[in-house]
Order: sequence, then structure tokens, then C-alpha cells
Amino acid sequence: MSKSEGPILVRWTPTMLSFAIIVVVTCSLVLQSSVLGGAQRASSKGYEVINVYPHDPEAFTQGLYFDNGFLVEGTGRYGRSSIRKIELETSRIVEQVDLPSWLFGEGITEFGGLLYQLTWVAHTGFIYDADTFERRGQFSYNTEGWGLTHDDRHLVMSDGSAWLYFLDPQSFTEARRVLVHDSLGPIDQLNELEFINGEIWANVWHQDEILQIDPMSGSVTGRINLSGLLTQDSPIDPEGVLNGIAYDAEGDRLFVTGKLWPSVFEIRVTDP
Ligand SMILES: [Ca+2]
Repeated sequence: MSKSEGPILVRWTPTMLSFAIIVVVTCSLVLQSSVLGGAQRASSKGYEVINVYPHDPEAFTQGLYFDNGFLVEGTGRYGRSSIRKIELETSRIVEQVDLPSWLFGEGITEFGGLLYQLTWVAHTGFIYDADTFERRGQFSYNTEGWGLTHDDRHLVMSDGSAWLYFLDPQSFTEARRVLVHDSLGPIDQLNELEFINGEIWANVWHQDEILQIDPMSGSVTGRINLSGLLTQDSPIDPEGVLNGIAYDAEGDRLFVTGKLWPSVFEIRVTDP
């Protein structure tokens, strides 16, 4: 047998593997949907506003979490990117570190006393002491950087696709990834993230809905429709969209805001 007649071996690259998983998941969901006579998307939950707090209308919110009475925010845009610790009631900034003007700040999270910050397309993240904001190091990753949160072991990162990446917080190697999907297929443009009571909650770029995601399967288990939340003083900037979820686990308080929004809302999720 000549060499050309031998078996064809395919070397699977991560990109090919990811594409194959998307195809398989999409096909199985479409098949399941047609077998079941057209699966429906879960109906959206609503919300009730509990409190309204001031928010810097110049802050292009890309990351948000709650830490011991303070909101911690990561802002984006070139020349305007920062991390800041904010007094919830007054929006007074008590700590701030700016990024150099060639870097566009993205998601932030606190894990093990360290604050991790992504940047958009520079493939570089930064590490700070979560209390003092002193710079402790940096790390790199191959994708774009969008949202960031963590579970009890890993950093969880979005990159604008339908994937969530689980990264080791020391080595930054990828432990696993999940494809976020519902009965109609993958959902991309996942943005700011928050780990809440065993679920990952995600903003979706330019959408008024927050997704609730099963971190093991990537399956969307619920959606919260926040349209109408910012009825007054909406930003004129078309990029002034809902982005930013922070959870106070001790007080069971949920905060949401948006890029360039003048307010942070404490909300309670209501049944459909
Ligand atoms: Ca968050």
C-alpha cells in the first residue's frame, strides 16, 4: 500500500474541537427541539427595584462586584479605564487605579484576596491586592477579555463568544470550558458575569436580559428581563447598555447597573 492510500489522520486543534462541539450541541438541540414539537425558551422573570444609588455617569462599566460594603468597579474605554472602590450610598471613590491609555479595561473579580482585571484585546490581565489595589502581577490569555467572575476554584471568563472559560487562578491555564446554550442553540456575546448561589449570571452585550447559567453544562436555566429599568436619564451614547452585576452574598442583595448609567439599582428578581 502506498503512503497516499493510508488512513487519513486528523489532528484536532482547539479551534476545530470548539467548532465541532458547537456543531454537535446545535444539531442535538435542534433535533431535540423538533422531536419535542418545538421547545420553548424559558419565560423571563421580572424585577422589583428595592433601592437606587448614584453611579458615575462617566464610568463605562465593564466589571462589578460587591466587597464588604463597597462596590468595586472596573471601567473601560481607552484613556478612561480604571479599577475603583466605591461607597455604595454616595458613589464616592475611596480607591482608584487607572490603566495606561493604550489599555481598555474589562471584567474584574476578587479571588483569594486578589483583584483580577481583564483587558479587551491586549491579551493581558492585571493582578492587584484587593484591599490596597497595589499591583501584584500580570497574566496573559489568548482570547479577547470581556467578563470575569469566579467559582470556588477557578476564575470564569467570557470573551464575547458563547464560551465560558474556567481558568486556574495561579497558572491561568484553562481547566475546562462550557458552551452557553438554550433550546435554540448557543448564545454568544456574553459579557459581565457574577457567580450567584451556584449559578453564573451573565449580561449579554446590548441586551436587557440577564441569563442564569448552569456552570457544569452551560445550559441557560433562567432569564431575567430588565427592560425599563433605566427609564430616565438614559445615556445618549448607544453603547450605554446594561452591564454590571454584583451580589452581596451576606446581605442577599443584588445590584445591577450599565455603562454610563447614572444609577446603580438594587433589585429583587420576581417570578414570570
Ligand atoms: Ca460581576
